[in-house]
Amino acid sequence: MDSSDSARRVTAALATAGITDVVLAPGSRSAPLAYALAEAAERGELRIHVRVDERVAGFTALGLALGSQRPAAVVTTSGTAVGELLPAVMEANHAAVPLVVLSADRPDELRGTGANQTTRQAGLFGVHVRAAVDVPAGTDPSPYLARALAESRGVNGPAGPVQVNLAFRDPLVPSMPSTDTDAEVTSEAGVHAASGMTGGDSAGPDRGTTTAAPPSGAAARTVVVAGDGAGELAAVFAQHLSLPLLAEPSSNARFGSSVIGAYRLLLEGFGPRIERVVVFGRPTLSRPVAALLARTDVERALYVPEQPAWFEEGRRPERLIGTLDELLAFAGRGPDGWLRQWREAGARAEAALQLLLDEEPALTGLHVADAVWENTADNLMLGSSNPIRDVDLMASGDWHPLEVYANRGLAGIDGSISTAGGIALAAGIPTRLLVGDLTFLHDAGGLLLGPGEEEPDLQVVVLNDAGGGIFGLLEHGQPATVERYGTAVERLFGTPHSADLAALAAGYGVRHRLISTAAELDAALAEPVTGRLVLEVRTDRAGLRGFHARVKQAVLAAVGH
Ligand SMILES: Cc1ncc(C[n+]2csc(CCOP(=O)(O)OP(=O)(O)O)c2C)c(N)n1
Repeated sequence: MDSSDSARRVTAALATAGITDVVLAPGSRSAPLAYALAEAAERGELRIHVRVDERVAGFTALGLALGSQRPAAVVTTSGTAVGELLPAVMEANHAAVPLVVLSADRPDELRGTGANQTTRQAGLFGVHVRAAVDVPAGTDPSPYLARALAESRGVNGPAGPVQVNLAFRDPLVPSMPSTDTDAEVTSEAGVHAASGMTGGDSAGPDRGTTTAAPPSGAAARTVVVAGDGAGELAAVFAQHLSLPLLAEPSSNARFGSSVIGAYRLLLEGFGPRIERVVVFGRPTLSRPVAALLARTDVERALYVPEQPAWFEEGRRPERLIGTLDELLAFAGRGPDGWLRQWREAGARAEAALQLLLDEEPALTGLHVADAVWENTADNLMLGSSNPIRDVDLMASGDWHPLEVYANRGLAGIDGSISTAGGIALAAGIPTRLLVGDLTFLHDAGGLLLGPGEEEPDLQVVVLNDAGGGIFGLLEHGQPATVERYGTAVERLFGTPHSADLAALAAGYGVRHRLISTAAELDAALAEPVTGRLVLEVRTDRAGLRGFHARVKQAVLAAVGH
């Protein structure tokens, strides 16, 4: 049974149980449920209510259950999105309200591997639910739902909340003739290459003495991948061995003579030539990197000087190496011309990108990412979704902010303003945050500051495309999907809004400025970050998919791949 069939059985079970209201918060892993709900709503079986913030969605469902005297359901994607439901679930527990949580999850083979937005979320609500069931991917969810819904109604005691955790395997979109498969960005899911991510070597005390082939030490066409938290060691390492460095922005390793600009668009062409990969930190941003790490024909090593928190023992395919000596031997020095070829391709890609951006009439996320990176000398925090991926594409290796932060543990769009505020307060260092509008709105409450509270020096740059732009770049933006599901795609994934960010900021007593041109943006970014200021840049969401396709084409043409 594929994910769409499974999701349709979920909505059928809801209908049988007399549930007429479902609150949905947007996400990609929960897409099968979103499409099934859209179908059910079209048949008139239920009403969907869309809320961007899962905490809001949870309480809305609680209220629907209270007001209707019937169970109500709430749907979320994976990761912190599920955790955001906890307060509503707690209330439902103590007030005996039948609240049905439908949380989407990765399939078992991706759990514990460090796959993006993946955590142990089955049973997350502990003592606060009457039942928690974990439905494996590909399994008929009906019996699980029947049990959970009965518990929710109180067959064995008081009514109350239940969690039905549903694992969905790709594809997440109902099957239909595909006309457009070239979207190269990753989903919210980030790294979710479906193969080769399980098994692997032990992360236990004997790591580094694994069963992988002994290092040859000979020159090899090795690349260094620096994921989140890699640190500057990755840059020094790559430079020392003359190896190309593919560094995500929050690696804090994106500097030096080994950095390769726009690397994710080069991997397709260079991929077949790569023999080895050395990974520092945790890469989460792009499918091309995930695909590289899933390749069994490439020797892969992960540098783990200490026990990492982002994957479970034995769940990574790479060889785990704990000492630098061994890592140096594994990597080998880059053969003649290897780094140069990458650097030249990177430079051509960057030039092509700049040319395209110069000719683009309106500001895009890539313009903003470029300007933000170039103009930030102090701390920079990058929100999940497109902003961090835009910076990953644009950031030059010739400049680096003081420290780059991103919540990549679970890549939630929640809490970003608050996190950045905390970072700014920690050492009194001015901090700039780049986020999408939904990420901003999710944590608008983070703007509230009581009298006498220390104010952080925090500038929030909001890329306001009036909804979730990333979904249009994924399979949900494919013309065939849009054609079949019509306005439901925009409503359930795009989640449009017309929130007035200027008024919102004013309400919290925070300064706001609307930016319309590149010159205005540069000027605003050049000013010192003091107190709190929201810089709003409005961008177009409808044309984003086409724009990214043009970007990819331009880069591939420039590098001759
Ligand atoms: C707490 C949480 N809820 C939901 C998601 C799923 N999600 C990932 S990106 C995204 C949309 C973000 O929109 P926005 O901040 O406007 O950025 P854009 O996609 O436009 O770049 C959503 C809902 C998530 N990662 N975290």
